[in-house]
Amino acid sequence: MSNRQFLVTSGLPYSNNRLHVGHIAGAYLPADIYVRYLRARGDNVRFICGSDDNGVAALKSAREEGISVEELTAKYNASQQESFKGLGIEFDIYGGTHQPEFVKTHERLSQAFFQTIHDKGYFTKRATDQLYDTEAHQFLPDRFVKGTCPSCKSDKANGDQCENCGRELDQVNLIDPISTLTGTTPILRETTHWFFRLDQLQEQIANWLRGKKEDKDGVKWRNVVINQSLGRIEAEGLKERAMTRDMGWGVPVPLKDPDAAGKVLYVWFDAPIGYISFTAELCQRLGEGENGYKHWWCNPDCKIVNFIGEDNIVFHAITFPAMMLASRDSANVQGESGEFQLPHNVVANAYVNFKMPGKEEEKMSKSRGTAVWIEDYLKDYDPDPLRYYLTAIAPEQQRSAFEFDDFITRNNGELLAALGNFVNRTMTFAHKYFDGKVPPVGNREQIDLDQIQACKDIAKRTANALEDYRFKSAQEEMMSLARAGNVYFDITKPFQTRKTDMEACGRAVNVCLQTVRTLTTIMAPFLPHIASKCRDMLSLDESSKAWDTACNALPVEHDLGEAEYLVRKIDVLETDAK
Ligand code: B3M
Ligand code: ZN
Repeated sequence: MSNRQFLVTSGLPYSNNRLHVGHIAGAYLPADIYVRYLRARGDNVRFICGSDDNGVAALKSAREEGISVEELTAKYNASQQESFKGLGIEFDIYGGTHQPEFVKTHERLSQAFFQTIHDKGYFTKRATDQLYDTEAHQFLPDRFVKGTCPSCKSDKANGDQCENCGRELDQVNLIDPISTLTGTTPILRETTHWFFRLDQLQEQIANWLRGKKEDKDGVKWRNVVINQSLGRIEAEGLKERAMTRDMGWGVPVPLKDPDAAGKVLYVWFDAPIGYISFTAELCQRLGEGENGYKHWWCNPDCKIVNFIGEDNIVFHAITFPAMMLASRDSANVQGESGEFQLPHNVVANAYVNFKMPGKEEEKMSKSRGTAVWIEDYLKDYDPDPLRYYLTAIAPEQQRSAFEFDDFITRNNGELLAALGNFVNRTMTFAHKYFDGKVPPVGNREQIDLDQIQACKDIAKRTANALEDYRFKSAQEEMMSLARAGNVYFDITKPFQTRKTDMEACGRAVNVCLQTVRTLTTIMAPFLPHIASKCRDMLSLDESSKAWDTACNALPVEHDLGEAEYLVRKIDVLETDAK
């Protein structure tokens, strides 16, 4: 396979909170697995993320914590970086839309985007009635107001989006709106905003999305993404959306117009541009110049893949692509070289709920104290068991639930019992009876050849699943090789043949070591820390990460490294005490 070019992004977490397991399962872990796989394939990849600092979320939390919004966003940006690092989620850059090192480039690119779309006539300036808090003396954009969703009737609706049904809302349609600042009922007051004419781009967006429904150029988008984007366009059509807000925190509206004074861009306008501005900053740091980012964002040969949580679908599959289309000179959906390119895929995951023993599942939430914070997790456990578990329950098609008991069962019963034990017993045998060297191949029998063939087949199937964004199946494939290894070990019984037939014993241990060799490469995207221990045990260097080397045979007499335990057993008692 020739080298390909990918720009992979993970949804920018709001910098008003720490990260919990639900975030990781949704937008970060699968992206990291994908990127590690692509790199192993030799593809040219950049992996971009950073915090979403603008908007009401941060302002609100800063108020609640009694610190400035700059301090708040810096604090959580740092905490998020720690969590990602601890889990081995390795971005090429972790920016922040209002972090000191990024804010200038971010504002410049966001304002340029706004100005271009404005100049191309895709905004309507209009005076409208908005909710105003007479006690706080301010307008109430987005999360500053809560109410009942006019569509699904849930009381979990914010001013811009319903948390229950995911629908974008116009705040004046909220039923029983309440200011989250003062708890009072807001009044309507007139203010001027710039509305993005999504309606004018509707046909182009719909046509483009229709193409993603089919298996054309090998990409088939997940159903949930198509349903929430194309499905909604076909059912309801697109309406214009206000892209400016009355507040002082964010990217200032760049227009000279006096009506723009004191207004900022809507956070969902500038946040996706964060992907671009962080790429720009990365390219600068790498010495690729001010326009280096265009090689990634404005290059039809580069595949852009966005990993997100399902509540962000509309913004990634409709709004942001529409912004890109509006910024172009050509009407062609493919885009000319030099123009912003629409995503190759938008990979969305559902939520991970939390389940306590004997209780109903509930949504992860700070207020109800149900979240498993990554910072806390990492104090007690290794990263890979959580990576393994979250991929095993990956909410790819529907919501799933994090259950601590299940986490322990899978760690002890799968990761340890299948993978850890197989590698461990193989290594122990090689050290004890073959002097820490790869024993001779011997005269392979059918069972040996079948096991070697299984390595090849499973490596291939794992790759196919990863190419298709089926991370859960990919991990299952990989684990099936460890299981096959155990079955092979049990049938060939080196623990018996070592007393009766050393040639047979060596033959089996050789095949087991070859299986560990394959596993080492194909487990690495999922379990990078364990894989690195395996590399050491097999005395392999970094070049063994290359996917194409997965089935390269370890030569006879090759010196092995020390055997070490890969997976720690977790005691039920140990977690009960917490
Ligand atoms: N900050 C939303 C979220 O965490 C968000 C994503 C932005 S991606 C450009 O739900
Ligand atoms: Zn709703």
